Amino acid sequence: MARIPLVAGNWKMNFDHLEATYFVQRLAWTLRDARFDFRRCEVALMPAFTALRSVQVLVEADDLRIRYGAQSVSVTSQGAFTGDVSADMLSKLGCRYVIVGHSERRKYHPEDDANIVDQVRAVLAAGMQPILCVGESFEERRQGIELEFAVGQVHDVTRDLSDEDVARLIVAYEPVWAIGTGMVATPDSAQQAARAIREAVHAQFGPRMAGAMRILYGGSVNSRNAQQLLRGADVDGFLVGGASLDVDEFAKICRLAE
Ligand code: G2H
Repeated sequence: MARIPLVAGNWKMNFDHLEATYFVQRLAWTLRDARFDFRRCEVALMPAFTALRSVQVLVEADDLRIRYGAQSVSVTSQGAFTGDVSADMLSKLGCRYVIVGHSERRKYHPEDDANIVDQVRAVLAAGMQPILCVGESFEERRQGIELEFAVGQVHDVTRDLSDEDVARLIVAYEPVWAIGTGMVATPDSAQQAARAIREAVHAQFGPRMAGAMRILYGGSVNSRNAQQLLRGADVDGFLVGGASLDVDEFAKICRLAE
């Protein structure tokens, strides 16, 4: 089954709203000059909350085909939750995607498995698509249990989801030891993990769901390693951190996935 690749830039806590606007304009120009075909590869950016409205205004005013989303979401819909942002608020800003369960959120915030499941549900209920991040630490890899670990993290989320929900879920396999370290997974190991996740989805939801699910790789992706990583038949694009902060570099990665 043909899956359209997705290249999503996770800006983390970088770029204020002015820098974000400037970046989006330059990326749009760069891709237009390269005659980039958005039907062959989806491109998305995940700015900080404070930049989302500016990105929305620009994307709508210039009718850009670049998509955008948020880096996390509250599990509650409204009320006395100081500092939280709800899924409805993000959906009203035109967000298509929300990253859920990034290892930096799991590490620096109290986001445990139950909270991550609730975030996924909140994103789906608001009509957006979760990009669920999973992946082993160095210790799990050392023990040789990396595939079981990543598959288990996906299963924790999918076990109570309907077919309809799973059809909108995107998984990003991001081994923790590769995040921001410059140590990228080998193409074989990224493919093996993506394959294991797809097989588990196949076992639970059948061939149609498994064939349609997009599974991204994340962790020190750049324009020099992207092409090799994409050779994996089950790798459908990237969640890009550091390399998404440079327009030319990010555009190159998009073009390799096109
Ligand atoms: C992993 C990735 C983006 P980087 O966090 O999600 O970041 O590409 O900097 O390793």
